[in-house]
Amino acid sequence: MMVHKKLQAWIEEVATMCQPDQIYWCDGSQEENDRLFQEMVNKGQAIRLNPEKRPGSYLFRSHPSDVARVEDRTFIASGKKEDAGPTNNWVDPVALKKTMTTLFTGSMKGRTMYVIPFSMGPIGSPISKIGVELTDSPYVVVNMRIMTRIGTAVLETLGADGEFVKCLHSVGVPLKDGETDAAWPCAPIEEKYISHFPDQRTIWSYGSGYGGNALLGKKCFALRIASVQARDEGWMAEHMLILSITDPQGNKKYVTGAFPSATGKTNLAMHIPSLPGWKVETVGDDIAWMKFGEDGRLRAINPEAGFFGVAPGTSLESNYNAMRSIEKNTIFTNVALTDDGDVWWEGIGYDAPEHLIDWKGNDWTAADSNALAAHPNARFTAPAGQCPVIAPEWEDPAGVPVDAILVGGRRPNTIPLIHESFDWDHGVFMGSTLSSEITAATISNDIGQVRYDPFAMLPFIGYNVCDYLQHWIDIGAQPEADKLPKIFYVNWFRKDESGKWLWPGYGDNSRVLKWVIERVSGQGAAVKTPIGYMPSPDAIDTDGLDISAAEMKALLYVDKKLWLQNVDLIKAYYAGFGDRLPQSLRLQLEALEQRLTAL
Ligand code: OXD
Ligand code: MN
Repeated sequence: MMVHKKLQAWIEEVATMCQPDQIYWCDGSQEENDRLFQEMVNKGQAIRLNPEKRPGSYLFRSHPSDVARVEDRTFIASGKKEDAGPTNNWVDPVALKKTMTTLFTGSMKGRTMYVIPFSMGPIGSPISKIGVELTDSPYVVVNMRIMTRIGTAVLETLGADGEFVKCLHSVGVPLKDGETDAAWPCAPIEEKYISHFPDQRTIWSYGSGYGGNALLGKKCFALRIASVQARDEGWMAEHMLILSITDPQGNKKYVTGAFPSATGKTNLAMHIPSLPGWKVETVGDDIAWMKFGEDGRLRAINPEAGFFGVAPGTSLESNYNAMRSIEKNTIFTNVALTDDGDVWWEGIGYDAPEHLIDWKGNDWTAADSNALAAHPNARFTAPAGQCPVIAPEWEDPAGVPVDAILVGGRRPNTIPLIHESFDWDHGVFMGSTLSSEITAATISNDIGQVRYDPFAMLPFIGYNVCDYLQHWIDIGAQPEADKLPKIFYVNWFRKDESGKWLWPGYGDNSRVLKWVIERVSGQGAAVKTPIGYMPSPDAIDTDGLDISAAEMKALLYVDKKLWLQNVDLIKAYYAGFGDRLPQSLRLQLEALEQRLTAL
């Protein structure tokens, strides 16, 4: 194997700082994987699930303080504060490196430092990128093996001088000689740092072993650092699912979609269409990297290789294909364990057995427990290739050509079931105003207020949000604008006055997708409204659906009063972005207000 001098030098530098007992290069093999799991089982850190029920699958329980991404401990340390912008926690990079160097010094004592070369995207694709994660957590290794492509083949592609993103991670718990390890080592919250140095294409993550804090390929690289690379190199790194949709005549189209958390993104990514003859297949469930191909079309890859999905609420009814994807070779974290060595969680679709071990490792009985058996953010890590409806082309290095981009919020009123942008810039305006109403499910005093989440990227943009929106505008300034995807805003969550959902959702969302496909194919009747193009009253196929004409009207109704209030909300939200907000978005807002006033 060729020696990559920069990689070697960086590994030596990190080893000098972190002082691991040994350094281990991951080859990504099955044998290595089995060995790591066995070591974790021996140490009491993992539980092998019953091989007859869940072959090749394991359960982990995290420390109760380390259960989710920690946004207020996530930092964007760009050279200048303005480059991190109003939506990120900025820290001076020099000061942050100093603080973290103190933490990292000796942090891997008594542990192995694993070197994980990984590819985001199919190895060798012109859209893919390589990272190397140095971590002292074997849990991270086995998860990264599912979520990305790791090992020898990646090193070969990297060669002697290939570019890579430096990802350093430590759980922050050095071990003294002979000291027994914790079941889930991690540092206290105030010592956790999920730090990004975008100018240096570097990530330093300290103190957490959980999900997006520790599996650095996902949010840290594929969104925060990649969004900066994308800005500099003229492509897009987005928090989007990717779907392949085939109509009854066999025509295939591709749709990407930006949805904030708790809006059914994973369900939509794998949904089973209720419309006869239509086929939906999954290309990706969380992240899309999009780059123009030689044909002038925007082409998307899923940079990931697995699903890191929320378990609670996942059932055969809510997401059949996710349930099938996690039947084997799956890592479960913070779900409950059944007495016969299987898993259970709230919303799995059947009652809990009489006895369980809950996510904290305690006995739990259906009869006398009010506590949740699984943590609400309990996760499964499963290979994407196990999804029964994975698109055959999901690993195509050329990516798939994107026909439509959906943005979707959770709003009980105002935003109709679907509307289409007049053009690209108007679509960017829509994406910039993506929003959800705060519900009781969010710990907040602001119930009923609207929270904006531009393109569902709020916690994931690695630079100034205004520059990010300008980058979207710039991407649209193409010589062949007709080749750009069309942009649609969907809202599955509209309610009537009594608070009842108006739209059934799930497989019936395919009815809305059908209209999208018709529109991008140059068919599909639309009416021009002040907010965009909308389906004419009978353009959404409701055949076989128990929905009245009045309900459809309500779903598609544009209420002038509510929309003018919406304009005021957007003004206040944009004001928080200051002068750097792209001028074209300001103009879009003014134009919307004028069209509404004239209504
Ligand atoms: C995720 C997230 O886990 O968006 O995908 O938080
Ligand atoms: Mn996500």
